Amino acid sequence: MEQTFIMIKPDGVQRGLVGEIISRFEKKGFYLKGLKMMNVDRSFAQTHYADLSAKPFFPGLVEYIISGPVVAMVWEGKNVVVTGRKIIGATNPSDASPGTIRGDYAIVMGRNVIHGSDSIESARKEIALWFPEGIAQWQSNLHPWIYE
Ligand code: RTP
Repeated sequence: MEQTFIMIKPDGVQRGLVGEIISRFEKKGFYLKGLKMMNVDRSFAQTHYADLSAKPFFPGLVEYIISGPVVAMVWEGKNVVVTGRKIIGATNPSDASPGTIRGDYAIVMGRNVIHGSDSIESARKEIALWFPEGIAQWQSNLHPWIYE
């Protein structure tokens, strides 16, 4: 089944939003397959955001991501990449609808609380980068109550 990489950024951790964010994905019916809190160093942050290295905001983005611990997660479920991005909301919190994580908990782009993979291919790469040790293999007993 499809998987995505979700990261609660340092502001989300410092503001005590970890439980709320996990709860939103869990209540939707997605399965939590990987979870760890970690500090990332500069080169790791630069690797994660390598596609944005030419952007003027890249140095500030790297400083933001290394400014405190993050929570790295793998979530699984049908269409979890696209649906996960909908749960997260638009990159700029000013454009994010109420009811989305960024719409409810963020104001500016440079403190937008959470990251989610933008495609199945990015998810595959990001899960390999963040969870080189692999993730737990298990099947939820709730499966028949979530999927027909
Ligand atoms: P993310 O990767 O964090 O899920 O965000 P995204 O796909 O919605 O947006 P992306 O374009 O990949 O940008 C990554 C992160 O960089 C910061 N950003 N700042 N100041 C700016 O113009 C600007 N643009 C992007 C945001 O933290 C964004 O989430």
